[in-house]
Amino acid sequence: MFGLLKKFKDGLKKTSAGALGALTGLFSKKMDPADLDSIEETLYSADFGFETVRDVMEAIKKEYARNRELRGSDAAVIGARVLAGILEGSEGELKASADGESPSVICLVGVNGSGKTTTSAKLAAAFSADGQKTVLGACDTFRAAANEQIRQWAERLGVELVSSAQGADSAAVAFDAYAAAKARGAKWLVLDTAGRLHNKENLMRELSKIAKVLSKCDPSAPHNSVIVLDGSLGSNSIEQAKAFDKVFPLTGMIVTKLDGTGKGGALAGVYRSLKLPILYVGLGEKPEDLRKFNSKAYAAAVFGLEESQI
Ligand SMILES: Nc1nc2c(ncn2[C@@H]2O[C@H](COP(=O)(O)OP(=O)(O)OP(=O)(O)O)[C@@H](O)[C@H]2O)c(=O)[nH]1
Ligand SMILES: [Mg+2]
Repeated sequence: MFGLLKKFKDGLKKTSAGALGALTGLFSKKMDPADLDSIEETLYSADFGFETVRDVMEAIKKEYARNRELRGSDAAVIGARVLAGILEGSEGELKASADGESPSVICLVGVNGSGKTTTSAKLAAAFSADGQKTVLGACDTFRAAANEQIRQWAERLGVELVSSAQGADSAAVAFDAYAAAKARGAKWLVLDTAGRLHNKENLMRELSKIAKVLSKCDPSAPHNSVIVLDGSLGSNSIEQAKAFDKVFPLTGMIVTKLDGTGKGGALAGVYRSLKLPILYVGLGEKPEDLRKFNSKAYAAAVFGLEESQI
């Protein structure tokens, strides 16, 4: 558990550096009014968004008005608690198929380069490590190098892959992959899809077709329609997620690249506006760099604290 938290904290170093980490000098001293502005500014620059910054600042200012002896570390605790409160209940779980026996389908969607293929591999790695049989479906038939990328992952992880030629119908791959997963008695079917811009209607329609084909295989499929968001893109993610949700109703999100960004605050805004459960976060490029989201650990890490301190 400690290891997990440490990884989470390390992964979020840039966000916390962008947030209060940049103000570490503040931690050990009494606050002065200018510090309030610095905290506000750094929260904005980490892309926490207006509402969240407002809520955090209101709480800190209220306490500061009452207690001029307030220390930076106390302000951090207040901020982390407010953030944890905003994100309370945001952790989501993957859903299983209705009968619990047929494969449970996870379909990963998102804009180009958000981390879908890597996340498919990470999920397959985690399930396999738990002894849960998994089949990967290469529904990105659009990009030339896509098949090779996921094939390499499948080989490395020893996971069965169903794929087709470039240019093939992605819904047909989804259908074949489901059939294979069912025949093998797999618990999970993870479908990687092509990156697409959320405002390209024809590409978005392809997702509806995948969902339709899957629902013919199992009326409760896809059980998990998950948007993979690049955590470094900040608040742009909100519009993206909304557009995907309209065409392909989402059940959750995975936020990647939180290890390499100072913009790790955007997930709070996405959660606030869509109330989409946050299933996992990506904290690196390796298969093991996928973590279940823990709102309290995240809130603490952002403010440079341990979970037990808030
Ligand atoms: N640092 C870091 N890099 C990541 C993470 N997840 C993915 N990446 C990297 O981001 C890049 C894009 O990842 P892909 O998995 O290929 O993204 P994709 O969404 O499948 O891309 P398209 O199929 O082109 O839309 C790769 O270089 C990955 O290694 C993460 O959590 N942290
Ligand atoms: Mg991909």
